[in-house]
Amino acid sequence: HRKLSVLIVLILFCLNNTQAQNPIIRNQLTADPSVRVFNGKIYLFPSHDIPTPPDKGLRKKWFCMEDYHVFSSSNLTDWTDHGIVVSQYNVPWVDSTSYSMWAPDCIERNGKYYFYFPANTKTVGPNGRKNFGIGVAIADKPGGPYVPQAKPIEGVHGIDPNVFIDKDGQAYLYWAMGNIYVAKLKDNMLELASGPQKIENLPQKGLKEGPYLFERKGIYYLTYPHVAHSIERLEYAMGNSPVGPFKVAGVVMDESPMHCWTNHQSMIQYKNQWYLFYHQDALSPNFDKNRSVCIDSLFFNTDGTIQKVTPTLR
Ligand code: FUB
Repeated sequence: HRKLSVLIVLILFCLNNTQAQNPIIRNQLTADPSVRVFNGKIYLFPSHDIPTPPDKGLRKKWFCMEDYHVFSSSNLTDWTDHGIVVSQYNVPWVDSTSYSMWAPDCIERNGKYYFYFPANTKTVGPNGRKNFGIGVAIADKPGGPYVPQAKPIEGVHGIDPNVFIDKDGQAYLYWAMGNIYVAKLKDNMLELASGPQKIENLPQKGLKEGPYLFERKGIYYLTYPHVAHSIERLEYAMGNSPVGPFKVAGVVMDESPMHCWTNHQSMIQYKNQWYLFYHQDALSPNFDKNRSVCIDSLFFNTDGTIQKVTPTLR
């Protein structure tokens, strides 16, 4: 009887102590994590990398994404896949042969969920190339279904949308096009309320993309991947307003030890702990455009600076 009870206690212990493991989603590729807490649950809005179909005339060895899934979790370990919420085949303005549905974001306002995503437009821009526009899809629940708007946001050309709503209710849209830009959003969350403004005082040299802005204890943190040397590392700047001025403050995560060229981040506080979401190419070490989302804990120093995170790769 004693042996049996010890065994039962051990089994119960194991069941209660499932460990989070990186990468966190293992049945498909995920990248560019944007994470939000909605109604006490964590929602993950990633890009969805797929291997390039051989017969579509697509650039080989490049990013290939045709849709978005949304995932949710209450414990950072077990993730529910809410399925495809937006795809290149159901957005009127998106070139459905472009496989260009790059890093998205989502935010809640007045009970509606606004999902922002970049993709190639059907029309050719003044530079003779198909431009990236940024569109919005709206849902009543964070897991969808999402209804895409007929047109992309006017006045925005770029990738990696990120939305922040300040304490006074003003919403801001950030995006990237070599540098990082910001504009105010109207209350409808669908139109710009001010002209795009380039964020100043960030490193002059090297690609900057993937903006993610958050506020903690009155400090506004603008985080972004930056090619300081040869591949991206996660950096941040601190400021006293959503539009700056910002001062470069340091590195959140060094270049990938797996040599994944990109990285992309979001930070949230959940149950009194801060977390960094990022991606590596752990499920595809031979092709770094097939990525997977990972999580690590994030810690702040007393002066508000961020402690550098070493990726936990398993
Ligand atoms: O996923 C495609 C692009 O790679 C993203 O838009 C960038 O942030 C980089 O992660």
